Amino acid sequence: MHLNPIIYDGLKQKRKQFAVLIDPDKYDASHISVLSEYANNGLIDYFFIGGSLLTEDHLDKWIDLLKANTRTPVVLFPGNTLQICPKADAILFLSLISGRNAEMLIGKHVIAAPYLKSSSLEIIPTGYMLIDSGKQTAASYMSSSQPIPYDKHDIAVCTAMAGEMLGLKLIYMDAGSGALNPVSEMMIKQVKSNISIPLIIGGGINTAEKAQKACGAGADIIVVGNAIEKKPEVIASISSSIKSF
Ligand code: 1GP
Repeated sequence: MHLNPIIYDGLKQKRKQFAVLIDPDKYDASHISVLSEYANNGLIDYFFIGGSLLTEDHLDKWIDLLKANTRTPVVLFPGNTLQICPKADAILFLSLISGRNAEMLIGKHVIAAPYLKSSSLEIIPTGYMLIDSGKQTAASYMSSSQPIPYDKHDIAVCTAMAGEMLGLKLIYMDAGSGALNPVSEMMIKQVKSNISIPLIIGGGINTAEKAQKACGAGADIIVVGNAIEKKPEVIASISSSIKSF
């Protein structure tokens, strides 16, 4: 377990940052190489890697390839304990604070703890909040938890505040991969003004305009997965809209 918070110090920076989410099942080696080039050109700040359900055994391979091709940090975004890979730089140690499934709040963490302790991964305690986006998402189904309703800003604010009070170091509000509607600007604004830890926003952000709106509302780190799987070229415009802040 890595004791120096190198990745977390980076995530805490004042400037807005861009994380590309890699679902290992959806990529092949050539696509990973394309992403590495964008990263080496300074357009990507982090790779998040993981998924709600992985059916192929690519996680290790893609981490090896990313580490061989680029120095951009690789951060695990695990859907379950099978997705702990010690070759990454860090792990978002996600507690699903929007739900009431004890396994996702603390149970899986107990199982993972000894493996993480003996790894060199940097552990980043993260309050993970699913926000309703108009359709059920894989994350909500697989975690047996209900998302926070789209327009219940007060619930989101109180949940994020409680997460910070419990000592979590990041809040990640996620509308879910391929969400019809990203998290609303109003919800981002209200949560951001009530916490002092960095706020990550993801789910359904597929254009530079949507990334810009989320940044304008207070997101510190924007995560994009789906749109980039379909069209890696969007990295350029989304990255410049985030970095223009
Ligand atoms: C999902 O926040 C991520 O967990 C990214 O969502 O795939 O819709 O970009 P998208």
